[in-house]
Amino acid sequence: MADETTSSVTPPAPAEKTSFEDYSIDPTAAEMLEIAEEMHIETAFSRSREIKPCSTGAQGSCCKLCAMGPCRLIGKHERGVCGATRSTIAARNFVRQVAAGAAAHSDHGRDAALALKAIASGEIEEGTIADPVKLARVAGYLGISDVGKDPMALALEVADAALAQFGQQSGELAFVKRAPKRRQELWHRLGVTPRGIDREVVEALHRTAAGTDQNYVTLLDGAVKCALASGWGGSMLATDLQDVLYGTPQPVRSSANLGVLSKDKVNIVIHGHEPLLASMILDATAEPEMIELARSVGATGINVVGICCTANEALMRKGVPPAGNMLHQELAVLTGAVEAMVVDVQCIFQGLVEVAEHFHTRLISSSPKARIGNSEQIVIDEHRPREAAREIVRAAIENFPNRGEIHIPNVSEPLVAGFSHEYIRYMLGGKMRASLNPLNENIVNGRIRGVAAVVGCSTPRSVQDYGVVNVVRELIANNVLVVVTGCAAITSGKHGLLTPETMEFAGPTLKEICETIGIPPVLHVGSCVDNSRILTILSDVVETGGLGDDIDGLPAVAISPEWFSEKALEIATYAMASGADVIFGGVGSPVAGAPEVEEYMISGWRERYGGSLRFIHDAADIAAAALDLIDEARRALKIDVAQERVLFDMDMRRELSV
Ligand code: XCC
Ligand code: SF4
Repeated sequence: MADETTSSVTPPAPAEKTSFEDYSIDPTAAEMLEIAEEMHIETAFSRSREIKPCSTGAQGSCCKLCAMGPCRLIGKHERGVCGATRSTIAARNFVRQVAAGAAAHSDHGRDAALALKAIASGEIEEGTIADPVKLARVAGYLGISDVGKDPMALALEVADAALAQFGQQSGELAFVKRAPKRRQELWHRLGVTPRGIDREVVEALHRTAAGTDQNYVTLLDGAVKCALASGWGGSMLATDLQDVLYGTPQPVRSSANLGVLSKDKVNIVIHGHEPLLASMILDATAEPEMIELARSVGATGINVVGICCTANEALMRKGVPPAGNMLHQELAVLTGAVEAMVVDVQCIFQGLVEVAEHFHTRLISSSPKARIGNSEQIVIDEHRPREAAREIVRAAIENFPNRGEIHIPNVSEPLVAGFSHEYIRYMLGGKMRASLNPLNENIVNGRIRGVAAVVGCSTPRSVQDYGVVNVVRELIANNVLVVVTGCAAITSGKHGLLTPETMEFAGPTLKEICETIGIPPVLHVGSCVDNSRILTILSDVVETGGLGDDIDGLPAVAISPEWFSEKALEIATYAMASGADVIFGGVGSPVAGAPEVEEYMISGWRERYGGSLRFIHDAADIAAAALDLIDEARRALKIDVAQERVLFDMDMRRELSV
């Protein structure tokens, strides 16, 4: 396997991108980039051509932990001034990235708990609990009895117990118990069971401080413990509490891409991660007074669309259409049709400020934690969210008459989203006997070869959407059921992969199952914190039986073909430590400067945790490696049936790439 890792393979050199079409397989990107160039507006795409990635940093070989450095370990330099080796430096950098990712996802979970508390204590007017059944279940996970309690009282108890998970100093996080028994035992044995969410993030930062932990194996165990605190802690809390607050997703129809912007309505783009923003804005836009105001300025109504994970959260609960994935944020503003771009936290480009200045678009920061450059700031938090949301919607409406020329690409694809873990059980077994049995049976009999989670971002360092679309296509053609989250989910939607009709491109046995159940072969499972839903599904698959007694035995892989974020590395780490083989692509390994660390993540982690993390550049190689890993697991489970490998079909590929 080691020879398949590709630290030696570099991303396509920026210089190779000669036309706009080279940046993305989504035609709306080229269309908007042409406008950007005509208007002399920079975007992440154009800047990625100008700025060459720092090769030392890209490989994790630059240490700037202290003022004796920064030490760049290139050429003949094998150690920093303090004597730290390449392996120590690469591992420390990786741990810090994981800690930042875990902090982001977990702080998001904390905000969900604070919102629940504000609603339960009556601080948010007209606040309701959307899913009391899920509230009772989550209470159970936290060791709270729901018997005889009214939902608001129970919600308050749940919110407090959830908040206590962050500051807990000893013991273990409550949700760890939701992992298979074998997995829990392994974590205990290795000393990586997370105790408290904040504690593990702090410890990861402490152990990477200059002069502290200097052994890459223990450093990486620190990354594992911190990542698990997010996967089975902060992120899982975010998902569960958001379901309680805003509803547990069920399949919903919508459509994706820039064509969802309206030429005659007030367009509000919500972008970032926390659904509180989406929920409050949607409520405000539904008020008769706002609709009246919109009419009075000459618009036919108000149109709310999403970018990034805010889009996923609002899509799967309210059918709000995603305008695009992360790389579409600047492109949306370039249409000239966006009255307000409202952002909260994570994955927001500061470049938006400059793009927005060329148009009438009001860029509004809504989180107290993140102001984007000199953007306006109207805070939507758990204290006065409704008022703030009304203020934002009013600002957007009043901005409508300031619109200049608009250019909205006439491109969008229909999609179905919202396959929560609960719904997947229900769709497989019906209301009376909801279960994953049919899934397990079909994996055992080989109709479903395996399951792949295709997750994560998009990056201008590779070709937008190319990795995700081609990996997904190749996997379903080979009878692998695919679940998608995050920007990869939006990418799949933009390219028409989230419709039942996509089963035409699935392998014959997977197609048969999709026809029987009436589902697409690519299931939209949610946002990036919802990767925790995949942990729940995998644990449930193990529990259901017939496929071994731990996640590491399942014919399942996790793939991020176009990752960019520290959060993605954190997800990779908890998925690996939960037993999954993980493949990242698009750009090279962030620890490539230390071959020993890179190799350890493949085989050392495999031995220790049963999972692995490898970096493979090209989409076709990623898919081939994923199929090999799935087949390897099938062989070990002795459920192996010889499978024909379907090769890439260029015509089909072109057809689906729109
Ligand atoms: Fe951000 Fe969640 Fe990545 Fe998209 S997928 S670019 S992290 S929005 Ni999470
Ligand atoms: Fe250099 Fe060591 Fe300081 Fe890092 S900690 S900057 S390797 S001297």
